[in-house]
Amino acid sequence: MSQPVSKPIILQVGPYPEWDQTPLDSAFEVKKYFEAQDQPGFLAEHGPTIRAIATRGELGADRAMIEACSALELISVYGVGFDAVDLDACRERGIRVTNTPDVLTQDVADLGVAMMLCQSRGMIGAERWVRDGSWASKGLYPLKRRVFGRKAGILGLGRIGFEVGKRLAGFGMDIAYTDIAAKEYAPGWTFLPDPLDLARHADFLFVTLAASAQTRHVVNGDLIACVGPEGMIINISRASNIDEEALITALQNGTLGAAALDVFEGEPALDPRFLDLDNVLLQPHHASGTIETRKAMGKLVRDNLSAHFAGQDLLTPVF
Ligand code: 8YV
Repeated sequence: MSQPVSKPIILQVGPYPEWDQTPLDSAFEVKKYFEAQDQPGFLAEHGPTIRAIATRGELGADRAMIEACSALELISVYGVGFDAVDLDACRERGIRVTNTPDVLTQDVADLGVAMMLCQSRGMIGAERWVRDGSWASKGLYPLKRRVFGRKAGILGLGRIGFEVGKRLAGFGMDIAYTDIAAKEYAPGWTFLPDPLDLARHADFLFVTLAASAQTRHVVNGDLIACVGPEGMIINISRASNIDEEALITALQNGTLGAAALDVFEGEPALDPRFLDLDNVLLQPHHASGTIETRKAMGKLVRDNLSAHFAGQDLLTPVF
């Protein structure tokens, strides 16, 4: 009689949609960290058996989790951002890391541009104006600022920043960007090496940088002041790229005109001061949140896990 083949044991940090959960459960023995009442106890019990971690971009895997998994070989991230994974802890032990680049780029760029349009044209307030009867009782909705033909700045011209720029070109915008070096694939756009110059240029400043310890608070109080009272900051990257305290202060006192944010420090428990501000559009970290993209992300997470356990090359390694 043949022995049943044992499946690799993996730790799942957060929930996935059912269309990912079912194939994950059939390919692996899945230990669901997010369902555990006593998470440290759960890690102490199962950690030594875990060969891979499946996590999400914003959840990552911290050093304590990685150290509890003494037989860990791979961390597969559902998301392009891997800043929440303790990369040093991985490198020390030769643990591989994968993410889900490319498959989400277009949707993230779409949402960033939609946020700019929505906020600049006051669409949330306009919807309220119709629903609460203001249109009938008060008349015309207050005029808002145009997007077409104005100046855009893109802080970080990687995959997502580039797609944002392509969309903005369709709005006839004057596009500049900051990155480590000028990009040959963006010939018609102005390269400004200093982020402060970019902020001075931009009516709309898009933050599309991959987050790391080096980029923490790159958007600081000085930079926010350069975007100015007529300007808007749109963040579809990570909250840590912006000094949130300085951002809130600038939004409160009007030294920054507006913001449109998909990411927050401590999300989903965002700073309650945001809720009192009219000049900020708040989105629940869903830039990659379409059915099409999330299905592709889930498949890539599983394909990386499967490739690893089959001894094949990883599809999208970080390292
Ligand atoms: C996801 C993300 O929202 O790609 C990233 O880095 O943050 C997102 O796509 C997240 O990982 C889904 O849980």
